[in-house]
Amino acid sequence: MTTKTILLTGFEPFNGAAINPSWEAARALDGWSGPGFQVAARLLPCEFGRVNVALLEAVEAVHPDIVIAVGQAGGRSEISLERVAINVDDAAIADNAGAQPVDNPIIADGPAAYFSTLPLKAIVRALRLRGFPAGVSQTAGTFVCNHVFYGLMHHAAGASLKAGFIHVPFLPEQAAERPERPPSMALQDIVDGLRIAVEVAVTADEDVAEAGGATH
Ligand code: PCA
Repeated sequence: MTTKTILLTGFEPFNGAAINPSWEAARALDGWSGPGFQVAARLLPCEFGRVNVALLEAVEAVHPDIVIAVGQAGGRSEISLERVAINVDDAAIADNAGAQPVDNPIIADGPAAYFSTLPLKAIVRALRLRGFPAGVSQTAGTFVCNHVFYGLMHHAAGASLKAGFIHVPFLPEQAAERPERPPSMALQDIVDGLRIAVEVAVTADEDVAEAGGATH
């Protein structure tokens, strides 16, 4: 059996936060291996200007068969399997370098969008069966996560690379300090959820046909 390498990326904290659950979860899985696979985790900067360079450096260093980029989506209640990366930056807040691009294409002559090539529905189904709130998301936003997701899929389109993006909720301690007390998920659950996503991405040859759309 050949061993597949999975690159898992997480983001540094942003918008003044002290922690980012995406990196806390990804780094907990650095070096994790199972039947036919091994995982390497890398930290990405939350900067439009540097993140895709850092991502491609990690891809060159790790030589992955599958890349799963992970980011924090504060306010969401479930593990979100992102379906589509769009070719636009439109930042509602500044990134960690102070950049706040508005309506810029990510790649000037690139297509409007790329679809994830992860088996989204199979991952969602496996997560729900194991008791984790999960769903397909139709937008990864227009901030740094969408930017790296688009850069990743642009690269993956020319390489034989399965790739996609997963957004994860706040940690409970992040929710506790916000006045609106948004939804959250324990770090251990995020870690275990990502384990399931990795296992399904490694083993599923094709996705399952199951509704995962939205009416709005
Ligand atoms: N979440 C942000 C960027 C980094 C992160 O973890 C986003 O969703 O764009």
